[in-house]
Parts: sequence; C-alpha cells; structure tokens
Amino acid sequence: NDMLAWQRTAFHFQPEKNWMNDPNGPLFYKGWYHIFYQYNPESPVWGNITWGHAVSKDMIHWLHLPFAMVPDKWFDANGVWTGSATILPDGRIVMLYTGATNNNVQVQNLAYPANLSDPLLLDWVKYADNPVLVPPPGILPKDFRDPTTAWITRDGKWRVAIGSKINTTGITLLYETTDFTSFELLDGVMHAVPGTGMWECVDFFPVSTSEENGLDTSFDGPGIKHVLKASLDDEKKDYYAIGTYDPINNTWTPDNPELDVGIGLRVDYGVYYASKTFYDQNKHRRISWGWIGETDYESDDVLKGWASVQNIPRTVVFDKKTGSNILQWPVEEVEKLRLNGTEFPGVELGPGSVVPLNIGSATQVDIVATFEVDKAALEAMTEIDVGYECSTSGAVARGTLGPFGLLVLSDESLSELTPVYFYISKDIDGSYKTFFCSDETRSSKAPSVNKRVYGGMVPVLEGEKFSMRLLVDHSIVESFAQGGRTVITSRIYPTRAIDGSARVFLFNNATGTSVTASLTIWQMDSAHIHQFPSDQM
Ligand code: DQQ
Repeated sequence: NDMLAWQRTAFHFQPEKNWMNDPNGPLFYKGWYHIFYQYNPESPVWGNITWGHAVSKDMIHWLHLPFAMVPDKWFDANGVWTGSATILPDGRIVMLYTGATNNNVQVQNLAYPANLSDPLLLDWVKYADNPVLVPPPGILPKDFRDPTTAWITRDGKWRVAIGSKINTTGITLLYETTDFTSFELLDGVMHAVPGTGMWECVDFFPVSTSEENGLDTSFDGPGIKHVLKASLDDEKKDYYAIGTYDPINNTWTPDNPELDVGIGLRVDYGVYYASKTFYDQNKHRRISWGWIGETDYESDDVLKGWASVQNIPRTVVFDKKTGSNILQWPVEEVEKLRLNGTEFPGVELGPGSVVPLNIGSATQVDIVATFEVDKAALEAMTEIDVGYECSTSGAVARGTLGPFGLLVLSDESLSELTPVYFYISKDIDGSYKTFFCSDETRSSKAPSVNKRVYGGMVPVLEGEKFSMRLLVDHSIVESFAQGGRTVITSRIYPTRAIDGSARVFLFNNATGTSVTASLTIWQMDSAHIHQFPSDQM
C-alpha cells in the first residue's frame, strides 16, 4: 500500500523492517559512531528483544551491522534490554545492560567487545558470570533496569545509576564498582520523587555552565551542573531536571524543587521516549538519542511491516541565558543533507492570514524561521489567556496573541495539516508566557491514529525574536523553539499531504497582532542507509 510505504522516513535512522525501541549504548570508537537499539527481529511489535547495531561516520548515513546481542542466555532469555556504554581510560569498552531472565527477573549484565582492534565492534562477549547485579532487598524483580554510563570519582571508583521505584516513588539507585563484575549498593538513593512511578532509562551527566563544549560523563570540576533524566513508565514521557551532584554523599539535588524530575521539564513534549546521551570525544559534545514510537494501531504497524524511528541526534548543552533548561539542537551533520534553500524574508502576516510558501514538494525539509510580533499590540494588552496550555485548544482557536507559526505536512487545500506555532499569554502583572505547540488534530484522515496537541512553555528573553526550527521527514516533524529550549516531536500519518502533495504555509491566527516572518526552507536529501553484506540481516 503506497500510503504506508510513503511513511518511511528518508533521513531518520530506522531498520529495514520490524520493531525498534530504545537507543542503547551509543558511543564513538575509532572513527565510527555506533548505535545499538532494542529490536524485534521477528515482527513489527515489541518482543524477542535483541540488540540491533549500526555504525556511521556522521550519525546521518548508516551501515546496518549484524545483531550485537541476542537473547540466548538464561540471564537475558526474555530480552536483551536497555543498557549503556562506558569507555574506560585504558581504552576498553564496558557495556552494562538489563537482562530479563528466564524467570522474568530484571538483572544487570556485563558485555564487552571481543576484539578492540575492530572499529566496527562486530562481536560482543557476554561475561560468563552474569548477572553482575540482581534486584536488591526491597526492590521488586521487575523494577530494576537500564544501567547508565558509569562515571569515575576522585577515589578511583566507578558509579552506575539504575532506575527503580518504591511503591509509587520513582528512584535512582547508585552502585559502586572497580571492575564492573562486583558492585556495592550505596546507602540511600541518589534521588527520589514521590508519585512519579517507575523510572526507566535514567540518564545522568554533567553540563558546563561556562563552556560551549560537552563534558565527559566523569568530568568533575568547577562550573558544572548535573542533569538527571528519567523516562516515566506510567506516562511514557522523558523528564529532566538540572541540579547539583554531591559525590561524597551520593546525592543529587535539583536547582528548583518545583521543576524536579518527573514533575517539571520534559526532554521533548511530543512522542519521544527512553532517550540517552553520550559524550562524543570526537567533537567534544554531548549527544542525545531518543525513540520516536508509533501512535497508530499495532495492526497498522503489522501492515506496514515496521515500527518506530530514532530522532536526528541532538547536541545537548546547558542554556547559559536562562540558566534553567538545557538546549537540544540537531547535530550539525544533518545540514550536509540540505539541498537548495529558499529564503522568504519579511513575510507580513495580518491577523487571520494563511500564506503558502512555494517550494514545491515539502516532504523532506529543514525550516529555520523567526517571527516578530507587533510590539505596540503586545504592550497595550493586559491579561490575555492566563492559564493557557497547548492542550487547551489547537491551532484553530484564535487568541489575541496567538497562535502563529507554520503549517507543515499540509495538502494544497489545507484538508490535512500539522500546525507548529507560538502562543503568547500575558498575566495581570504584565509578564508574558510563551507556549510552543504542535497540533496533530487535523494531521491525518486516518481514523485509527492518535491525534493530540503537544507542547509546553518556552522561555523567550527580552530582545529575542520568536524562533523555530523544524525537521520534516515524511511522517516525522521534530520542532525546536528558541534554539532548542523546548522541543516537540510529532509522529504524523498523512494520507493526502504525501509525496509531491505536501506543502508548507505560514499562518497567523492571532486576532490582536500582525506577525512578520522570515525564513529559509531547505529541501533535504535522503540519507544512505546500507545493509551489512551478510545473511544475518
Ligand atoms: N525498554 C526496555 C527496557 C526499558 C524500556 C525494554 C523503556 O529496558 O525500561 O525493551 O522503553
């Protein structure tokens, strides 16, 4: 069926067929970026979890490799689940992953490359005395998974964090090791947040508060903060918070308790889960991967023969301007796919206008846009839409200062479209709040598809224009506001806005202000994704 075939992305990472979920153990080694991922070799539905493996020179073009690990031991017979890589100072690579045992107990296992001189790291050895960790007293056998990358402390010992829960409190356990085969559970928990449920795929890393570069996970020095991220099993959403790590007492404290893990900032306000960062020693940056799942019916995934993609990897830095969030931005390598760009400077959008941007087909595009609103109008108004949230209404509802933005994956007649937009509210004290939203409610004529309005608040500082970047790839829209302060990934199932029929429009549905938009749209080339010459795939 053409419509289903059309959904396959052109420059996002995805296997040729079947089910994929979490990114695992990303790392850079001897000139290659490696991605491993949760994979079902048998079907487009979760199960038989195996580690898929692919390598790339630039995280855009990929070579699929044979599976790194399959569920063939008692300690991972029910799945080779999520794990992380640690590169030791002597060059060895340690992979810690969760195994679902033959009895469905979650244990942590050790694996390592058979041959460190192989840049492709084709063969993986599971340590013979696995598991190296079993659920400790007080932790249920199915609440113990997804070890982080390890970091070394001043006493020369490694620490690893593992997510869990006690009743409904999400927690991070901390373990100490010197050899990655024997571990000691440290007293207490590194962090806990009541009511957040099971923490999957915990991620923990330092960010520099003064430098532009990313930091190795073990970096310990002045001018840093630590980000703690958890994937909330109950909500299937990734949350993070910025805070301070105390390596003596083994605790982490959020800067702002009201924005703690699981109750504050989201890594991505759309369809995005189980994200994981790694330090890229090649370009001195921290990079994050995440799983973009499906929001259609499982039966549709079976029909199309595949499920899920990974995002375009994002660099992650601390936002020095706000001091209160991270910035995520597509890696610069994706810009190599930019073909001809078209500029649209100073497009005037009166209240209620929709303006087509004639670039031909817009199925694979990179859009960088800024918007300026009428300053006098902004200042004249008092108390507008206090309490607004993206989910309260979609792009059709007209407010005084919003929504305005772009319509992507839209057909010519606007019968199918995905608006990505800003919406400004103003409090009685004159302070503004800006929301960044992606409205999927009209994104597909298909009935069996989840269509929501996603989004969240985005800080817009004095003197800044409203800015957004969108990566559109057939059925995926990754949207970044204000340089990556707020990010939304949408999984779209268009039936009309496909192939040559997909268009881009500007729109301003605000009643109280004109908007001036300036943008560049690049057509995007397709990535080369090759199969490994082997009958294993
Ligand atoms: N996916 C893995 C688990 C992890 C979950 C299993 C998160 O290790 O907790 O496929 O999506």
